[in-house]
Amino acid sequence: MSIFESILDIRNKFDIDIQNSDDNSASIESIRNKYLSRKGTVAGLFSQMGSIDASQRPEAGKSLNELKSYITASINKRLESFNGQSDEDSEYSDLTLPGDPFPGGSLHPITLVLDEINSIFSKLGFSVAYGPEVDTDYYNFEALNIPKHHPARDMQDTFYISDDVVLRTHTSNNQIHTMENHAPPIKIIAPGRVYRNEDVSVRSYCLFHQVEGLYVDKNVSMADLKGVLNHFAREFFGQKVKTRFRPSFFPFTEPSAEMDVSCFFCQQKGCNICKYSGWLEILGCGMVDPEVFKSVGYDPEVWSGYAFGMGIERMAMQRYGIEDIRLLFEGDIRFLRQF
Ligand code: 2NL
Repeated sequence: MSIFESILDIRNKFDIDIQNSDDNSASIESIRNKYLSRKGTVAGLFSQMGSIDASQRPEAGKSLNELKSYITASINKRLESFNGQSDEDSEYSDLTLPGDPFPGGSLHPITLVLDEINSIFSKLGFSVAYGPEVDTDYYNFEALNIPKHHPARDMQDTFYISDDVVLRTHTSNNQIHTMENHAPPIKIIAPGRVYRNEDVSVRSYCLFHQVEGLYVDKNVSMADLKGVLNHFAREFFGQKVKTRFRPSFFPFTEPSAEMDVSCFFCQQKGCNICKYSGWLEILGCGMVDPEVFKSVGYDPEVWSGYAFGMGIERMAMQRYGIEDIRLLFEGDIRFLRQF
């Protein structure tokens, strides 16, 4: 048999061996040993090189090297094909080895801020109320004293499911449902997702999160409201924070105000976050409008209340220095891992 015939012969024998081998690394390793070890079949052929005709040597060397690569590659491929699966059952598996590491997750920055707000208000006796994200025009607008032709109802601002059904534009629908189903006193916060039909940009998104608060009892005053919100601001932003209330307007509160906190980036020295005003707008609030009480059947002569609402994205962006709101909705693991 010439060396070329021997190479072909060994290649055929190897093919049969590898095809018939068991699916475990022990039997594959024994084949590797048979063909590729120092005293194996391939090494035996290499040792014949000296005795063959010099003119055939380069060609024979090339074929032998090809055989060696072929066997090595076939063995590796075969090992990969079961990749240790049945290895676990074999005598070679080591049950004392540590398992594969389990990658830990992290909480979304919106969740972190929501949890913190919930915790601050829970300690003040507020319960958490959840409600539907899809609701009727009545619960989203009408009961909140937002009349038929109010600009907030514009198709441009609201996602309509049908003439009468909307994606809620604030979480106030929760409070209306709660007031319909419970007699006062009521002390709740309503966190959740809300929707606005507006162009997506660095600052605004069609979906965002809100926490609203509602307290209804006898003799509730604007001073109670300011006390609770000042406490909230100190807990959330730090004891040194300053607050101010500016008059504002909402259809569902009268009087209405907006609360600013002193800019914690520049300590009111002026920066581009607070647009050199020294103040950051945080929330809107006010005394519940008597019209809202009438829609849920509470007597406005007997009951009084305050309400407030804040956007969570803006607070999360300020807290964590996030410059593009869209990052909060993309689910990019490289972003989320940082929290
Ligand atoms: C804001 C302002 C606000 C309310 C929400 C409210 C709810 C009921 C009755 C009265 Cl049921 N008011 N909610 C009141 C004032 C302001 O939100 O800027 N939110 C992001």
